[in-house]
Amino acid sequence: MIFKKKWGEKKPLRRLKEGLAKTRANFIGGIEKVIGGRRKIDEELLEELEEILISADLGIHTVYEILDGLREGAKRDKIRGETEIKNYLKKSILEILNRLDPELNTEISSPFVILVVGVNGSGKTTTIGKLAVKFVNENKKVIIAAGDTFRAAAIEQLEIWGKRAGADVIKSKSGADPSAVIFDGIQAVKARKSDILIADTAGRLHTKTNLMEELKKIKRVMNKGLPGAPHEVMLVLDATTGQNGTSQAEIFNETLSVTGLVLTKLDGTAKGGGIINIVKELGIPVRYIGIGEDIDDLREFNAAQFVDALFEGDN
Ligand SMILES: Nc1nc2c(ncn2[C@@H]2O[C@H](COP(=O)(O)OP(=O)(O)OP(=O)(O)O)[C@@H](O)[C@H]2O)c(=O)[nH]1
Ligand SMILES: [Mg+2]
Repeated sequence: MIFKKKWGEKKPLRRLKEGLAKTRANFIGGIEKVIGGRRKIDEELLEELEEILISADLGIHTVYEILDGLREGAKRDKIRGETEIKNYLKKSILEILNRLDPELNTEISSPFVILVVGVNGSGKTTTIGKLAVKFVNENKKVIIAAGDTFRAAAIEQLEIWGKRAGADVIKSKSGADPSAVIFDGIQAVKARKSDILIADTAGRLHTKTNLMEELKKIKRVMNKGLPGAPHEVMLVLDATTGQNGTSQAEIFNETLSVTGLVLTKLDGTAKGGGIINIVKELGIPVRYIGIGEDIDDLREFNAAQFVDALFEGDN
């Protein structure tokens, strides 16, 4: 069956590089243009690099941290010329991304409960579908709670993914209280002795206080149904939104204590650099990245692979 192929199996690095082509063109293209055969690292070069890195959404603190290191290295005459500068940038970005462990360990609890949140259209439901497929392929019993009762089509969309994955979907009617649906999901996952519950929620603007309060309530209700739940609060961010991703992450984190990130649509943007800033500033690991709409286009985040794909496209 087509959906049963091993998740993320096919030439992962090549597909990742294809997916990151736009980000890479913007990022490395810009850096190469600035360095352009110059050997000396002077203030002018640093300023131009600063502009490129900021336009790639790295965020001011992150850019300063990276460029301070570059300035130091140049002073000690350790870094010179294009290749060394690029290698240094690659190394320091990798070092930032490696500060956090990306692995989502679902073995720490049985059942393991994931609450998925994010702004409208960020890719929550698609990510849930892809994740359900992944977990089912690992022989886990998965239930999905259709907690987006706001948009009528959302329940249908989840049911399609549920069928593909071989995961049950717990739903109510459109307009129902999302906490109640998700509570039913918790009861189902306990009663059926399933391994994982993934709860979808309606997209919401992080600036809408009442909608953010609703998420708090959902979280409380989950914990009532199963103490310790949710074990993962997963924030799905659309990479194409650039800098706004940082403020979304900040507010969702303040409200719910986000434990992991998914960065979607990295295939469609030149703004993949935002990931580096969020990891550094908020200390929340990126668990998965989305590089397309297909079933195997959700990848476990691997910092070394990500940085390789960002810096080297042609091999
Ligand atoms: N290119 C690309 N498209 C994606 C990716 N992830 C999701 N999408 C698309 O983005 C659109 C929105 O995805 P959904 O999963 O419905 O987003 P959502 O967050 O559930 O949306 P709401 O429930 O309305 O808030 C769909 O057309 C998806 O196919 C990705 O990694 N790459
Ligand atoms: Mg949705």
